Amino acid sequence: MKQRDFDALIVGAGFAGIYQLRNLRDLGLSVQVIDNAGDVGGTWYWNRYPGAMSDTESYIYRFSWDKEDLQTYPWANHYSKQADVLAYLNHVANKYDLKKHMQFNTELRSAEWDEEKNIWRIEVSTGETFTSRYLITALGLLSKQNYPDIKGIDKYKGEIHHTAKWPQGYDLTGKRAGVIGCGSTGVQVITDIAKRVQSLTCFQRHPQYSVPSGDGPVDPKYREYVNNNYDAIWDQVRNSAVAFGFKESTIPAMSVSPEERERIFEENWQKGNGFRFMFGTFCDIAYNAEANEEACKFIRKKIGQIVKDPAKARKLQPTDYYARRPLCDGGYYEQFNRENVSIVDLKETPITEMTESGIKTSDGVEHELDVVILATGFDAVDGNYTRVRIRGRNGKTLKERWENGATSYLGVCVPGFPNMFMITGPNGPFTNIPPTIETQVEFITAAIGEAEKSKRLLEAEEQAEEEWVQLCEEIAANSLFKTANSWVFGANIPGKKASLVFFFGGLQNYRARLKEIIEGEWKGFKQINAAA
Ligand code: NA7
Repeated sequence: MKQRDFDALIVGAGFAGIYQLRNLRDLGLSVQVIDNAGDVGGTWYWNRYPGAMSDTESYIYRFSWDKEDLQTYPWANHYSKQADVLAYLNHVANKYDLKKHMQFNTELRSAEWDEEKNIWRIEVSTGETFTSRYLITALGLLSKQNYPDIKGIDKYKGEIHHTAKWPQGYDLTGKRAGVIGCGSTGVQVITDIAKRVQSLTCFQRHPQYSVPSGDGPVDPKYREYVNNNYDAIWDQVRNSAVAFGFKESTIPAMSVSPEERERIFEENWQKGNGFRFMFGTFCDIAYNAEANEEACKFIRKKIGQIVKDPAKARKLQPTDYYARRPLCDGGYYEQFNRENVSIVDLKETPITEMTESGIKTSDGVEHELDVVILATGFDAVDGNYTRVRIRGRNGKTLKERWENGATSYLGVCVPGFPNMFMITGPNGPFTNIPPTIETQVEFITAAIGEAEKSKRLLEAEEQAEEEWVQLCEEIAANSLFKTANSWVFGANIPGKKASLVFFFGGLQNYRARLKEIIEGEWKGFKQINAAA
């Protein structure tokens, strides 16, 4: 099969791949995007499970760079459902005529750096080969599914589906369903399907703290306000920490009276949004144990008030820190007031095995199920990379380099992997994702523009990565998030070494750092002549 040569190859056609393609095409480069999926969308192509929606508000869960589109593209609700986000990404790809540079149903198999020619040699699942001077991985944070290792899973005769590989149009009406996992995804699935399944058994290992999302139809007056203020809105988002469109609090929780604390928690519970509740109420919920416990007590009390059956309420009330990615929902706890919805606490009665007809727990109960839904999450961030062979200088693979934990310079570059850039790689900011994607894409575009002009290779220095990772560690040192076994610290996968996956210094500081690099001498990058 004939080899094709490009200036840049982008892997992934979600938010990141779409914007990167547009920018590099504007630089005048020949660009090819490949994606394993059948069309654009990335995360939003795969995650078609019932109830899937973004938990960032619609007005900022989109690209910021097309103002006319921002003001005219419809969004009916405060939160966008999976189908809405997918339609939006298709709309952008079509509007900018980007699909002609995209090849779908094509999975990256390997990428090897040719040290003599200074190019990447790429093999894909179709048997084709490509060469490219730049390799950009836009693989997303969460794409490699995590499947639980349950004894007897192969014996089960019913249907079994991971939420991130949901069969299109699959109807759950009248079925006896079981959901394993009660994270962000599990909460959304359970909330959505409870009303139409015959029975719903929720297998929960750790309960999580969830607050209302505050979803609802968008009032035309609100839309008009947003349209008239988009410049200021994006300015605020880019100069905030988590980029969720609200002002982060600067007030420590224990510095106010108990009554005032209660009032602030209640006000934010009513407004809705998980990130707002964690970061907009007080500044130290994620860092200070006492402050954290105040938020926990408030949410536990709410769960107790919503869920009528005390036994169910007790199982749903977490007792550990509120220190995972904050969740919000459209009436999750309310579903447990339905008679057809039950909860199994896996810490009290773990799953012992799957049988032909369902799931057996340690109390000897066999839960008979027509369908088992795996809402068990992802091998996040580096899991997307280590399943393919990416070989840099001296024959060393990324997997080998990341044996003791995935690290990078700025969440974007890895020493030893010249002219390769990651979007949302390890050690990038912990935020609403599209504003971070835009920041990184613009940085990568500037870097490639510089490399084209100066005819040099771009490769991060070891010391620059070490210093960046050290900074990430210092910032995260007191984070209560470290105590939870969640994907945020790469601690949700059995056998995987937990590591620091994010820069918790906020988008504003991250952007300031990248700007300094772009406007300076490309600090942290080696000066290597590309013609060498
Ligand atoms: P998460 O947040 O990683 O949640 C996965 C859930 O699955 C969580 O409740 C896990 O329990 C549970 N889990 C995982 N493995 C098992 C096994 N073997 N047995 C029982 N329960 C299990 O993934 P999500 O898809 O919900 O959300 C990921 C992100 O997507 C989210 O943060 C948003 O950014 C969007 P655990 O808590 O580990 O005990």
